[in-house]
Parts: sequence; C-alpha cells; structure tokens
Amino acid sequence: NVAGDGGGGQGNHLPGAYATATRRAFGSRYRSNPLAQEKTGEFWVNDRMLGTHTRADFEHCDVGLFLGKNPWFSHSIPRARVVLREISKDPNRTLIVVDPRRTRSAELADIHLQVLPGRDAWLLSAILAILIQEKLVDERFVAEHTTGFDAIVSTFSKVSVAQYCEYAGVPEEQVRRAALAVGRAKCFASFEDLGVQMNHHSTVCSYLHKLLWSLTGNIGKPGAHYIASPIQALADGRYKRDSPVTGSRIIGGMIPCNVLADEMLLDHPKRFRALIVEATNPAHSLAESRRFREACRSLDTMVVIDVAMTETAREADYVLPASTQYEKAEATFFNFEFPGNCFHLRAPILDAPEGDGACPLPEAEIHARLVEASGALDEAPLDALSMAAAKGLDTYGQAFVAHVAFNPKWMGLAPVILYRTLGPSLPKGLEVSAVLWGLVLGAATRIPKSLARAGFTGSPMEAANKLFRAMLEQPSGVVFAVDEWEDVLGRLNTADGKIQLHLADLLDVVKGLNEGPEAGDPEYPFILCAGERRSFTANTILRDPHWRRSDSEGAMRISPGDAEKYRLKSGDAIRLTTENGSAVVHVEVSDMMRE
Ligand SMILES: Nc1nc2c(c(=O)[nH]1)N[C@H]1C(S)=C(S)[C@@H](COP(=O)(O)OP(=O)(O)OC[C@H]3O[C@@H](n4cnc5c(=O)[nH]c(N)nc54)[C@H](O)[C@@H]3O)O[C@H]1N2
Ligand SMILES: Nc1nc2c(c(=O)[nH]1)N[C@H]1C(S)=C(S)[C@@H](COP(=O)(O)OP(=O)(O)OC[C@H]3O[C@@H](n4cnc5c(=O)[nH]c(N)nc54)[C@H](O)[C@@H]3O)O[C@H]1N2
Ligand SMILES: [Mo]
Repeated sequence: NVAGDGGGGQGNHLPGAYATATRRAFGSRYRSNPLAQEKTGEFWVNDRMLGTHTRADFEHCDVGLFLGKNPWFSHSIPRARVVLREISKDPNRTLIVVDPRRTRSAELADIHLQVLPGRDAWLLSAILAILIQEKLVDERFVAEHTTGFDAIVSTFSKVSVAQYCEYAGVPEEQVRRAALAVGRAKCFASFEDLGVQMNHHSTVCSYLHKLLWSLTGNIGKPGAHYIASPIQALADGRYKRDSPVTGSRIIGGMIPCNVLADEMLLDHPKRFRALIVEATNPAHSLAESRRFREACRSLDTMVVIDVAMTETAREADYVLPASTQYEKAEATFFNFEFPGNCFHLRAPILDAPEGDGACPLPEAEIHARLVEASGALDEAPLDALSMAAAKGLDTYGQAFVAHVAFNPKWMGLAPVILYRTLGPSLPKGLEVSAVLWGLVLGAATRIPKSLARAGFTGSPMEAANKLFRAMLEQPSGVVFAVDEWEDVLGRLNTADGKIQLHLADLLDVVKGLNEGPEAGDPEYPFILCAGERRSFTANTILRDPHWRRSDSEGAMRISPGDAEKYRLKSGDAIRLTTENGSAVVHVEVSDMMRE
C-alpha cells in the first residue's frame, strides 16, 4: 500500500492537482492531508445537513459570530481587519467572539463569550435552548427549508440554560444577550475554526453551529450564509470506507492524519509500505510527532517534495526539491467569494536557482518525471495532443475530448498529460498552469450559469477556453463566477433539497451533555492550547526566529490567578508536562488568559 500525504499548502494548490496523477501511476489508493485533522468533522456534518459547504457574508451582516477563531490574524474572510473594525465600530451591528482567550478579535467584540476551554458544546446548546425556549426561531424558514425540527425542539426545550452556562463558564446574562442578538438579527454571519475544530466535541460543535444559523433562517440572503461556486469543488464530506489498518472513517477521501502513524506502524498485512509527502510537514505539525517519525522509519520507501529540508524530509529516502512559490506560477483553490468570485494565477517573479543536476523544479515537472519513470505514460497519445496544442486551444480541446476525456486510463493521468502537451504552448513561466485548463473545463460543466454571468459564455468548451485565456492574460486575477442570492437555497444538495436538522447520532451526543463535563484528571489540571496564528507565521512553519517579533523564544501564557496559585512570574523557566511529553518553557503571565 502506497499512501500520499499533503498535496498543497495554503497558497500552493497546483501541485495537489498534479499529485493525483502520480498517485494513480503508482497505484496508491489512500491519501491524507491536514484538512483531515481539523475540517473533515465539519465536512461530514455539512454533507449530511446540506450536501454542500457554506460561507458567510460578514461584510453585510448585522450580527457576526466567530467561534474559536481569531480572524484578525488568521483572516479566511475577505478584508478581515477592515470588516472586523467596521462591525465593531457600528452601534447597530454586533460582533460576537467565542474564545477562552481575549484575542485581538475578542477585544473588538461587543460580546466576548469567554468560554472555558473545551466547553463550547454546552455554550452552543445553551444558545440554541434560548432560541427555542424564547421562540426566536424563524418558523417560516424552518417550515419551508428544513426537516427534522421536532427532534430539535424536544431536545433543546429540556435544556437547563442556567446549568449549561455554568458548565460553559460564561455568565447566563451574557449568553442570553448573545442568543437574543442572533435570534433578532436581520442577517447573521458565522465562522467556526480551530478553537472548536481541534477540541473536545469537535464534530458536535460543528453540528450545533450549523443549527444556529439554520434555525434562524440565515442562509440565502445578503449578510448571511451562502453556497459559493469555487473553481475546483472542495472535498465533499462523504463517508464511504474505512482506513485499511485502524478502520478509521475516511471522510471526503482523506484518512485522519493522526492515525497515519498507526496505518504505517501496526503489524497488519495492509499497512502502508511507502509514503509520498508533498508540501506538508507531518513530522512537525501532527500530534505525537515522535511516533510519526518512528512510523516513517518503518517504511520501505519515503519520498518528500518540499522547498525546505524539513523535519519530515530528514526522515525520507528521497527528497525532491521544489522551486518556491516565487519561482513558479501558483494559485489557491480556496475561492469562496460571493457574489463575485475571484481566481488569481500568480506569475513567477524570480528564477529558480540552478545547481549541478539537483536544481529545484516545479512540482508539475517532478510529477511528470515520476509518472514517466513509472511507465504509465508509455502508450499515451502525447504526440497527437502536442500537435493539436500547437494549433491553438480550440483544436487542443477537441483532441483532448477525442483521446483522453472518455478513456479512464488517460483521464487518471490527465494533469501530467496536460502539462506535457498543452504546457509547452503556454506563455513562458506559466507552463505549470496547464492542469488549470482541465479544472476550468470541469467548472464550465458544473457551474455554467455562474461563469456566463462573469462573461464566460458559450458551450462548456467555449466558456472554458475563454476563461483559461483570461486567467493567463490577467496577472491580477479574474472574476470567474458571479452568483445570485436567489440561487443559494437551490444549491442545497440533500435528497429533498432541505436542510436536515436531525442528525440522530450527533443529537444523541447533544442529549448526553446534560450529564455535565467529565471530571478531568487531577494530575493534569490545565488544558494546553498549542499554536496561534500570527501575522508572520504560516501554520507551523517558523524557519526564521525573527518572524516572532514579540516573543522570539516562545512562551507559555497563563492567567494571573493560576500563576499566583503556582507562584509563577513572567520569565520563569518551568517544566511543562503533558500526558505525552515534557519540555522546559518560559512563562508569560497574561490577563488575556482566563483561569
Ligand atoms: N500545535 C499545533 N499543531 C498544529 C496546528 C496548531 O495550531 N498547533 N495547526 C494545524 C493546522 S490547522 C494545519 S492546517 C496543519 C498544517 O500543517 P502542515 O501541512 O505540515 O503545514 P506547514 O507547516 O504549513 O507545512 C507546509 C510545508 O510546505 C512546504 N512548502 C511551502 N511552499 C511549498 C511549495 O511551493 N512546494 C512544496 N512542495 N512545498 C512547499 C513548507 O516548507 C512546509 O514544509 O498544522 C496543524 N498542526
Ligand atoms: N497569518 C496566518 N493566517 C492563517 C494561518 C497561518 O498560519 N498564519 N493558517 C491558516 C489555517 S491552516 C487555519 S486552519 C486558520 C486557523 O485560524 P484560527 O482558528 O483563527 O487559528 P488560531 O490562531 O489557532 O485560533 C484559534 C483560537 O481558538 C481559541 N481556542 C482555544 N481553545 C478554545 C476553546 O476551547 N473554545 C473556543 N471557542 N476557542 C478556543 C484560541 O484561543 C485561538 O484564539 O488560519 C489560517 N490563516
Ligand atoms: Mo489549518
């Protein structure tokens, strides 16, 4: 069994498209990536409730909620800082932030619900209970666009709001104020992120969060939630099969990252023997990194494709150096804007360094060489396609349909075939964007109306060719899709076209919350929250300590009250021990933290 991990970071998604061909050529059936340690819980909920994904229009909302998210630093919405400031300043708009820490975003909030770490499920349940008990539900919307409301009413009408607020550690009066704001909002926008998605009850919190805007009818109107038309459909949230060794659920085609080590290490006939890692650094970013390293050492072969000699690359048998995002054309497929949706093909601005046969290459070239070396392309119709490409996009399109589109064998290798045949006819430096042509053709079939409203009209092939040319010619990006608010509810992709409020398994967990939080282990009285997005960090990449301007050594923050109990002061070096590891850290006593 060969597995692939990664395939595109935050701003470099073109390699991910090429990697699919390599996985196909080498018969790899499994893959994983960091989405499967944070987002697949939400994806699974989305798939079952909505059959699709939503985003929200914070720019026009009158009430905005961030759940375990600090967008001042982590963005994820257009013009994050401007929008946060605008909501904050406007007396008629309300910003709600749910975070145990007084973050920069929380400082701007009208209501900061400073929940106890890991207790969001009680807080969200209390808010939902208030909405139900105080009749703040949008009954007309619920009747027209949802199913399963009765089960929701019977669950949340029984919840003791006072008790749940106590479990959550937030004053009841404040929770009621937040619930009223949400219930009475003309348009409500919300966003959940790591604070709940990498925490206790993560999937249940995603469910409770979706109920919040579903019950209040906040989808399909300006300032509320919408369903965007990305150029490349985001991973679906379907659960179809289990991983071969640990039997873990594979959601959206991705093995949960944190069982990858077991999938390699455990004594099992189907354990992974080879791993290709690209644009991700699991030996550093996953939980239990020591075990992941041990797992790497148990493999027959491991290949890493990266721009840096990372912690993961050091475990590999082969390190294939890639050129950086300044040295090759790149793009992100996180296009979720609405109503106008933008795609930006970034041209290279530097030449890649040359070396003695070991110069870095763009991933497209690396994958093309890997696939060629596997022999999978030996009989591919490359000459016919290359000749067609020389005659222009229209001729190429016809040849692609004739030779590749209906042949599953070639379709599986299409990214590399495109790169080798269409690539050479593209402007210098943009050869690696060849795979985009295939994706654009897919979009022209999937979302033709949105493309047409942006000016890309005609048959799918005509529209795709127009759009592809625009992408190559407009170095500052292209509005490729224009959507309409009236179309949003029609994009719900469930069997009856309605929002499914009742997910029985998750609602059972919600019912169990009335037993209160589990008693913690008194040996470990704290919750360690590791990792914080900053202006100058990119996930867990911190190659230059100067990027951390305020605390070059890093620090463990603790509240003044807790610090006093343990007689700690800022600057003290202490030993921090978790169930899994131990390290010496510096203390920073901070009133940003709650006890
Ligand atoms: N403690 C803690 N752990 C966390 C988190 C946390 O908050 N705290 N956050 C989690 C989250 S949300 C995520 S998404 C993951 C992210 O975890 P990773 O996916 O491991 O993310 P990065 O650290 O961004 O690693 C990206 C890798 O891509 C390489 N790279 C950059 N540009 C290119 C390129 O053009 N081509 C190639 N081939 N490689 C390139 C970089 O050198 C780097 O090694 O971490 C998770 N882990
Ligand atoms: N500048 C910059 N931007 C980025 C990234 C980057 O590396 N740098 N990474 C991108 C990626 S991959 C991701 S996933 C996003 C992540 O974006 P965010 O989720 O905003 O990232 P964090 O800074 O980890 O913020 C998580 C927040 O959750 C809070 N939290 C901790 N425990 C709890 C809890 O129990 N309940 C609640 N409600 N909150 C809690 C923390 O205090 C913290 O403020 O950012 C993206 N944007
Ligand atoms: Mo992430």
